[in-house]
Amino acid sequence: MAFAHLTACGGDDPVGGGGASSSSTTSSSTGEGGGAGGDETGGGGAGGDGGAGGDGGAGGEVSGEPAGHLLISEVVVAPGAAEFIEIWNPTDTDVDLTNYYLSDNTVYYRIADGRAWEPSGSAGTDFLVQFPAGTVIEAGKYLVLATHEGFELEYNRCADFALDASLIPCGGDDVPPMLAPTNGALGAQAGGLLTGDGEMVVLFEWDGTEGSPVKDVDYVIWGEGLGNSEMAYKTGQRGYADDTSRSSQRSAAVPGDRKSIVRCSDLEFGELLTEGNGISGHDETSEWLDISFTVAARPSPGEANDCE
Ligand SMILES: [Ca+2]
Ligand SMILES: [Ca+2]
Ligand SMILES: [Ca+2]
Repeated sequence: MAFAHLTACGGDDPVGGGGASSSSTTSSSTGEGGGAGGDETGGGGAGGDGGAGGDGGAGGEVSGEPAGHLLISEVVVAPGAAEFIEIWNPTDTDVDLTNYYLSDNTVYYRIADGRAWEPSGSAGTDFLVQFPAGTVIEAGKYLVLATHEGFELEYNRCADFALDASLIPCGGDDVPPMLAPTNGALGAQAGGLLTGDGEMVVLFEWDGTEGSPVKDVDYVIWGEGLGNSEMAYKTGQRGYADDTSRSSQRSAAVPGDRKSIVRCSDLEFGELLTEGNGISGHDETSEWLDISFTVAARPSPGEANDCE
């Protein structure tokens, strides 16, 4: 089979062929391993990304590519005092967050159209915030964003930023709040921002120019039966490629009280790598978050995740 494939690609540049024919994906469900040789023929162009996953014959594993960009690496959603979002820089380069934003509502992209912040759902429970200019996340390091003053007692440390408008004292000072940009807002319900049974969080970049599309950096949903306001979906919006349909998006589990959902590597399992709305062309809404995330019994804000 491998020989046949090689022959088929023959003199052509296999990379070029693959890219042109379809959006490539790192996901290949392993089950297809040996038996179904026939589908290789029909797939034709699909073989173009051959080997890209580096998963070669690693039977039984779903493959993923290293992100190459910042990741939402850990989330605690209950109880309210314990809520936090952790962002990780898995690359070997420091990243300036001046044009980076974080939101938990489907309308986040409207900031680029100059439209007022009008999230659906309960007032104050959603946010669209920007990192203070000059914030840097160093290579290999983490940033933690909390929503409630109880964070210090829960974790015996301070968060880096506050997501809620209420003050979060910690260590004798106040945790600096994120910025509320024009057409965005801080949360207004401390400890009630990350819905326990399911919601979304998106980290995105925007250059601040009205009409210039936002670029998704990473996106996480957890829980089942999510409402439209709880999932990103920009398909049909001017300036955007199609996102993965809401019904096809794959969410992480609900972690439960004082547990977290965590990434155990920088691999974005199943994520489409081209023709998406991502900062590097990925379709961030396509990631198999049920594979990329697992539940950790011991949250680790600001530190490597507990992936025992
Ligand atoms: Ca929310
Ligand atoms: Ca992703
Ligand atoms: Ca962590």
